[in-house]
Order: sequence, then structure tokens, then C-alpha cells
Amino acid sequence: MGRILEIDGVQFADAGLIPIWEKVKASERLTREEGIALLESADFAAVGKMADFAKKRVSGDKVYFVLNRHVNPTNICVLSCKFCDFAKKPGEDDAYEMSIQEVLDHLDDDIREVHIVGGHHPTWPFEYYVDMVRSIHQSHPQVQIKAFTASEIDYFQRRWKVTPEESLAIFKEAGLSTMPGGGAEVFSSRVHRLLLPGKANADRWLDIHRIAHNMGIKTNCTLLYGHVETFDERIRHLMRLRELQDETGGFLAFIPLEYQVGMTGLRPRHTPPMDDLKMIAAARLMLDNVPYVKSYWVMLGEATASVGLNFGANDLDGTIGKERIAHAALANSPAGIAREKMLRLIGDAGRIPVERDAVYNEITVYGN
Ligand code: V47
Repeated sequence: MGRILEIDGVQFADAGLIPIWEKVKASERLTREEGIALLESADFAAVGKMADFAKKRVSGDKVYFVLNRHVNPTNICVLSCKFCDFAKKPGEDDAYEMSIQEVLDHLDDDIREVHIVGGHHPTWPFEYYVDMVRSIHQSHPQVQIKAFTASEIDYFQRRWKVTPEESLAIFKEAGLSTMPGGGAEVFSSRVHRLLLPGKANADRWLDIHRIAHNMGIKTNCTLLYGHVETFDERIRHLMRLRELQDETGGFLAFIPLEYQVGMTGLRPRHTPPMDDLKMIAAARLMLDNVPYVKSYWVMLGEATASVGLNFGANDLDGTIGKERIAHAALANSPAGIAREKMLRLIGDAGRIPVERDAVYNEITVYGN
């Protein structure tokens, strides 16, 4: 760092970023080394400017959000992922199971999307999940159902011998629209061995999303960062997502999930906001083929999430209601925020709020 250089409206304190800027302007794909350089650079303002430029090419000043509800039907889980504060064993204090009626009671006619992710329950039969999707679809036909991570779809095969092709066809027929991006964590086999033994690995997670995409089911993708992974492992993860997207085009959005430290003892403190912002920016710049990058306020907090809208993100997720996974890990964001607050957070970032549905059809463009 030394002299400030200005090139095409971006000021660089870190001259090492300038070749990356040339490639971004020319819409050339970034390499692994360049991805790592973005995360390592102390010049976070320049990293953000480049990502903002790339984002504007995709969606101008629009920032999307959806009126939605997160439902986590059970926290009982056969897995013991070391990063997770949400999962409980049967009989433990705070273990819970929701009936289908309780799931339905969480919904109302204002929302457009329901997001369903839960523990890998030891005994709930596969049919219970199908009934859940069907009941939601029948009672709230206007609500698009985004349900079950690839890890859950993998578990349905291990536990109930229903292949991903079979389960996804059944869920689709019952009313499922899209799949969430959870369960990917970090694709590195080192991290897998350390933190999530027994969970669907990278190849399996990607395979299940490939199957969904080939069946016409759009999905999201995630990275859980800020625990034991390295920058190199983060960028390799993004590159595997980019590769699958080149093949199928089935990913709608990428969500960088900031690890919530909770009580797991994995890390003493959460990722500093500047590093969260660089993570969003690096994702935008590496994932040149994924249209939406979320600034996930539940994990980032509202203030950082709003700033993230100037660092390459073009989606604030949704109003959410009662989220339990991050809050079990002591996230200090509110449990749900209203449409007015969404509009304010997007307005504060100087962007145009656009209410969307689950597959990014625009419902209302505000402020026009
Ligand atoms: O897969 C678990 C993560 C994910 C912690 O697709 C944790 O639109 C942080 O996938 N700190 C579930 N994260 C959430 C998820 C998601 C969220 C919002 C939108 C979408 C989407 C998907 O939560 C899990 C896991 O990676 N998780 N524990 C924790 N302590």
C-alpha cells in the first residue's frame, strides 16, 4: 500500500488489485489466486467498488427481497456437526417437533415464499415431508415452497431408500418450487473430516443440485465461512459452484453464511464486518455466472447487510419471521423484520427496492 491510483473511477491503495480490475471490466473470469487476493487485500473499498461494478452489470441499482417465512420443522438431528448449535438429540431439553398444523400456522396469505430446512430426524417418515409440502401447497397455493437442503435429500436416500431423483419428483408434484442452498458448508474434505463427518460431501451436494437443475428445479448455494476454513478453501468452494453453474445454469442465488459463534467453542468471535464485506464482494466477482448474491441480514446484522448492498450483493433475502438456526447460535438480529424495514435498509444503501417472488419475478419496484 502506498500511493492512491485512480483508474476508471476506482481508487486503488493496493496496486495488486489493478490487474483484477482490468479483467472485471473486460468480463474475464478470475482465477483462484485472484480470488484469494481479493480476500487478503486490505483495500476493502476497492474490492467493494469492483464488485459493485460487476453487480450493476447484472441488475443495475435494483436490490431484491421477498415476503417470506422460515420454518424449521424440527431441530432433532442424527448428525453431530461441530459448528451447529441448532441440532438436538431426541429427549434433550429444547428438542422440538412441529406438527403439520403448526407449520401451517406459521404461514399467512401475505407471504410469497416459505423456506423449510430442518434437522435430519431419526424417525419421521419420508411421507411426513411430502404431506407437509402438499398441505402447504393446498392451503396456500400462492406461496412458493423452497424446501430441503441437499443434505436432507441425501438423508432421505440413506434413511428411507428414496433416491434424489425420486424424492425431488415427488416433492415437485406435491408443490415444491425451489431448493435452498444450505448444507454445502465448505467443500474442503479437510473441513468435512473436522466438522461434519457423515454429512453429504461436496460431490454428493453438487450431484443433488445437478439432478434438481436437470429436473427444472432452480436452487440456491451457500458457503459457511468464518470458522476453521482457509481463504483458499473458500475460493475453491466458489469455483466448484461456478463450474456447476456453467454446466446447468440452475443456481439462482449465492448466500455467504457468516458463522455464528454460539456456544460451540469453534471460534471466540464472529468475522469482522470488513471481512464479511470482502467475502460478499469476492463471491460476486468469482461467481460471474450466478445472478443474485444475498446480503443475509439474519447472520450479518442489519447494518452490515445494508452496507453489503454496496459490495456486490443484490438481494436482502426476506422478512423471514421466526428463524431458528442462526438464533440458536445466538445471532443478535431480530427474528423477523417487516417489509417497511426491508425498504429502509435498501433505501439506506442508496438502492432501489424490488419485491420479488421465490424465482425472482418482480412483484413491485419501489420508488419509481
Ligand atoms: O446449512 C448452521 C448454517 C444453514 C450455523 O437458500 C449456520 O435462500 C451460521 O442454508 N452459523 C441453513 N450458519 C441456512 C441456509 C439458508 C439461509 C438463508 C437463505 C438460504 C437460501 C439458505 O445454516 C446450514 C448451515 O450451513 N448454519 N449453524 C451457525 N452456527
